[in-house]
Amino acid sequence: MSHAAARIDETRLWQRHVDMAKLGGLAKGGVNRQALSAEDAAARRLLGEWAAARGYDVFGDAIGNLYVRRPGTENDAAPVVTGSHMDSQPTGGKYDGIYGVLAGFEALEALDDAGVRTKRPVQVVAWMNEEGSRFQPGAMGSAVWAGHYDLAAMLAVKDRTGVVLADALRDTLTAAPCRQVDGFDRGFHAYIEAHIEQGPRLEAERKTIGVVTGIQGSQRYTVDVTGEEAHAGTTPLRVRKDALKSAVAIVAALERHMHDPADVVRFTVGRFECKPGSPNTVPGHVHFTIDFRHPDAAVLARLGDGIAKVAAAAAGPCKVEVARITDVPPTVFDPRIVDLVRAQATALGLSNMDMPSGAGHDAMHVAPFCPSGMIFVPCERGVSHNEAEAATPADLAAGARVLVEALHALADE
Ligand code: HGY
Ligand code: MN
Ligand code: MN
Repeated sequence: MSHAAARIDETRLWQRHVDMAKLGGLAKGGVNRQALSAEDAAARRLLGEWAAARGYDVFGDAIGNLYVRRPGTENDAAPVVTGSHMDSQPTGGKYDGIYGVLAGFEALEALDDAGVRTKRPVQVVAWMNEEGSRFQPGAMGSAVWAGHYDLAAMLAVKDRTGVVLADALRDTLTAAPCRQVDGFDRGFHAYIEAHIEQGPRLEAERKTIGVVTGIQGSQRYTVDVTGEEAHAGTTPLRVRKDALKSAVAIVAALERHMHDPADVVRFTVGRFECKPGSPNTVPGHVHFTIDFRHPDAAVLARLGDGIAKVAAAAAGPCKVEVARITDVPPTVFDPRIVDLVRAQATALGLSNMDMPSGAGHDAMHVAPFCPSGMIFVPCERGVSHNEAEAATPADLAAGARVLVEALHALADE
């Protein structure tokens, strides 16, 4: 163990999670800290205070990504970067995303406490709106940074109450001001993101560290079914254009389309809104979302290309509009980074295993620009996107030790 890993402070890292979990804390122990909310602004302010106390440089970009930078002796060299996201699901857990930001920050502090001067700057990024539960699509901050989504188009996105993202971002930066930089600096030397696994494998196989080899591909859609509002008591079935009845038939047809006996396809309808929502009016409009994933790009394309046809065939008398919102290909991490993570975990005497990620992460947008990888730590029963999400102080610190060792090695290249 180098002196940096020895300076990872389990208690300090745990307490920072406790402090962050108060921001948007929920009764059942989870958090609701959605992107650009007052709770998100409070988290940005808190991270900024911790960073200022260490003399780190804090700055933000035009889509609200937040950066904390520890200088290197060659401060103009491309930085080694780590991080994740601070926004959460509406009924999210205390570790999803925030662990990657806090493990990265803990790594900076451990480098300080060990008196390590790295050649390259080491930078922590908190990507804006990874979850996409308030403003769609998700992984927005990293996708705009990567040039996948147009900045102006994302700034114009509205949440379900009609709030425009640009206004929410302005309010957030008013509440949590920091130096703003122009453009998006994609000149990273390398990127490693630490995250809870959000699945059951590490716990089941009694491993402490997941050496992540890649991320499965994903596609997201919105579906709008339009029928005709009518009186529930007087309108005969034969003349109805019942949007709910059609939407239910469409979802059932999509379930058949996505059926996979090998249980590899991940198909989810997470949002389903029926209007006008009055008990005695035949629904005239249903809006629902589709999220589906697969590690094989060809399967993803085949199933995704079939969605509109399946929906149209099941729509009955209603109109259906299918829109593809995101299409993220499978990510394969750089073997050099994967090997480095595995070697550092092994050198630290931590049990580890190679594994793919079922969940999406900002690393999928960074990987095309620089050698990238991820480090997983276990979460209890693999539960995530749920207030019951749980992890242990020891596992969180173990992941941070692997992270600081890998960052230190890369920052001296
Ligand atoms: O949806 C995802 O995979 C990520 O956890 N937001
Ligand atoms: Mn996450
Ligand atoms: Mn998540």
